[in-house]
Amino acid sequence: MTAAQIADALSEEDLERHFEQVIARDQRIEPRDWMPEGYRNTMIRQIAQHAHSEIIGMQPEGNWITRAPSLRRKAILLAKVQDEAGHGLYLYSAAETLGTDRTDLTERLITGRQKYSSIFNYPTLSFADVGVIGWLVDGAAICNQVPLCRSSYGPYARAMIRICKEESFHQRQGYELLMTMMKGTAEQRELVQDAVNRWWWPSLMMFGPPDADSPNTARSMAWKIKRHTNDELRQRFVDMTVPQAEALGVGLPDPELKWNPARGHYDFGEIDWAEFKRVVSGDGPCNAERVAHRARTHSEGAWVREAAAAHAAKQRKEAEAA
Ligand code: FAQ
Repeated sequence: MTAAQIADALSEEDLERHFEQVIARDQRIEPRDWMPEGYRNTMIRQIAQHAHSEIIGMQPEGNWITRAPSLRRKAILLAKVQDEAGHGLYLYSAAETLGTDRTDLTERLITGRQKYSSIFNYPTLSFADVGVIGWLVDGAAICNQVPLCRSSYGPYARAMIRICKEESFHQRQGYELLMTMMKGTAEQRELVQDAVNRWWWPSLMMFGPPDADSPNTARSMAWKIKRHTNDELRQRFVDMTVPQAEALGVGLPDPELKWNPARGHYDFGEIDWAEFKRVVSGDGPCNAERVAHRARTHSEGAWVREAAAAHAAKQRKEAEAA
């Protein structure tokens, strides 16, 4: 009997029981395994949103490539932005293993039917923003994504291993840039402080709504897609980042930020959830610009996709003839 024949002979309950056992044993669900539709749809949603975030996330820093202050900084920034493109590609490939199509996912992004991370809807006003994105945004991304290396869906978890390695380089280059600026002139230090003031709260929003308002967390934790809740990871990020800010010599714009010895964590102020909702629903400072840019580059790239498809068809024909 083939694997497909065995699957056909099993009832829906048998398949579901097997799926639950794989999850309970901390093993991986692979593309050809049976999975509940809810699991498939959750994975498609999360992986697609993640892929879109990487691709849209190239824009804020890409804005500074032509104006980087030295050849060294330009080479680092180019490499980083190219890495984000690569992450988007691995993730679209992982989403395709679930039966979706990248063209369709891109269409959903540019018509506003799928989300991407709120963080990329803020402007990059100075070169210090490049450093702060590396330090805070990539720092938050690592905090969120390292546990995803143990996510239950095999292709996603494996993609995440390489992505996290590259994100670590991104975080370090950001921190090193900020260290350099903080050792520079008073004006440079002011640029860093201004960028930190603008990016701190949006970075905390990256972890998603508070647990009490997160419709997907309970289900995704039960399926071991997510390994920690949004609030747990947000707290981990704050605890990790405060000492780094002290080492840099920058302040964090939260008067309520304070070590709480009883909890063994930093307490922090209330996030502006109304702003988060506004940005996620499309009304942030740069949403329209980001999506319009993505739509334009997608249509300008049509000839590349057509040429690649024609080349693949030609090769297929030649192989068949041979
Ligand atoms: N922005 O029920 P939950 C990066 C949505 S990559 C926009 O808590 P869930 C690298 C959420 O999707 C950054 N939407 O959802 C880089 C859900 O949507 P629905 C991206 C958000 O999935 C660095 C609804 O709200 N990382 O930074 C946001 O359990 C520098 C309800 O939320 C990932 O995607 C948000 N911040 O938890 C690139 C990581 N938060 O159902 C360039 C993978 C939530 O209404 C430069 N994703 N939503 O359609 C995850 O870990 C999870 O999906 C969460 C959300 C934690 C983001």
